[in-house]
Amino acid sequence: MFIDRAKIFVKAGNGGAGCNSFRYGRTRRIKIPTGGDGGRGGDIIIRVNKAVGTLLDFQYRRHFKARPGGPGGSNDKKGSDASSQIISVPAGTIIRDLKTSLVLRDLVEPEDEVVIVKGGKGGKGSVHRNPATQGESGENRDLFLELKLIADIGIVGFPNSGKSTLISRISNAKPKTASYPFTTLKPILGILNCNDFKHIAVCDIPGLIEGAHQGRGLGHDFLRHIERTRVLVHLVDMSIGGGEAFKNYLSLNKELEFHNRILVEKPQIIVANKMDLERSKDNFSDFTSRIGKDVYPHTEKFGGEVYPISALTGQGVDKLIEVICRIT
Ligand SMILES: Nc1nc2c(ncn2[C@@H]2O[C@H](COP(=O)(O)OP(=O)(O)OP(=O)(O)O)[C@@H](O)[C@H]2O)c(=O)[nH]1
Ligand SMILES: [Mg+2]
Repeated sequence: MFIDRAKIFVKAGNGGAGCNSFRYGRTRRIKIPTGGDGGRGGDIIIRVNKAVGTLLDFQYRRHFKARPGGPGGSNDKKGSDASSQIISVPAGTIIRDLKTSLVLRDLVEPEDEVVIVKGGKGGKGSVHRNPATQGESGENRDLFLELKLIADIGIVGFPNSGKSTLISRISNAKPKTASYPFTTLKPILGILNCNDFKHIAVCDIPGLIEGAHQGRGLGHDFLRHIERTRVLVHLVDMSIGGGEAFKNYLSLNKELEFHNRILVEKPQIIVANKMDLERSKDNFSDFTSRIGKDVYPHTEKFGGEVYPISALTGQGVDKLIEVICRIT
């Protein structure tokens, strides 16, 4: 299951209590304080873990409590500091304070981490010539975690336009493809290897339809996963007719804009798919002549071109890969 939002409660460990102990001096007339300090309570750290792909684990566990510090002992023995508790999240997790909605941290890079609540300091022991004190309480917080995947390229298009077929051709991802709409139910990440040194993360999301922003279809909920991409590959099914394809192109952009204007301001590589089918050829010239005059406002048609491909046979895909690798 792909889960991209979660609410959790975190509580750092309390500090250990200071110790109230004394020993008598040699004459037994004076009491010498010997109580040691308590140890620090454990912090809670949220850290990116490459092996984690979703926030699913938080469906099952929502409360996290770090261990308390150890109490001080006699003979000035300090209590042990508690170790931190690590919570693993996928790269791209945004951490907000649940009450204020303020972003506390955006964990993007592998191994990024943040101490989200600090453990309490240990109490003072009587060795400081004052009565021993209790340890401080550890901080606590309600958090809202939201995952926005980190990808360089986002593939968008109507259901059935061939997005999953394309990602499985150009990357290591192998999602299900089928001849009915809404085959893809969750975002898929794949890596496209341009060469030995350059690897590009590509994201395929469930198909979008008109009215998606009002909750039609599945796609709208997943649009946040392409907010961070640099470039969109906008796939249009050419087999359905040039006019129809153009209508879909416009309405998909409208849905992107409804979600967040930054999406339509990203450069778009417009790709005409299913060019292996005979009827697609005429449709293609119809589509390109329409789009030539009337590109969606604010969008930038990358390189001023529409790239004809067949994700199924691979025709035109090398050129598309070359363009993607060049601009990212
Ligand atoms: N002839 C032809 N068929 C294609 C091509 N690309 C995809 N298809 C077919 O179109 C259908 C839909 O392909 P998918 O890759 O599942 O489409 P999608 O855009 O991921 O669909 P959703 O996940 O439902 O949004 C499948 O039957 C594919 O085999 C192509 O270039 N040529
Ligand atoms: Mg799909």
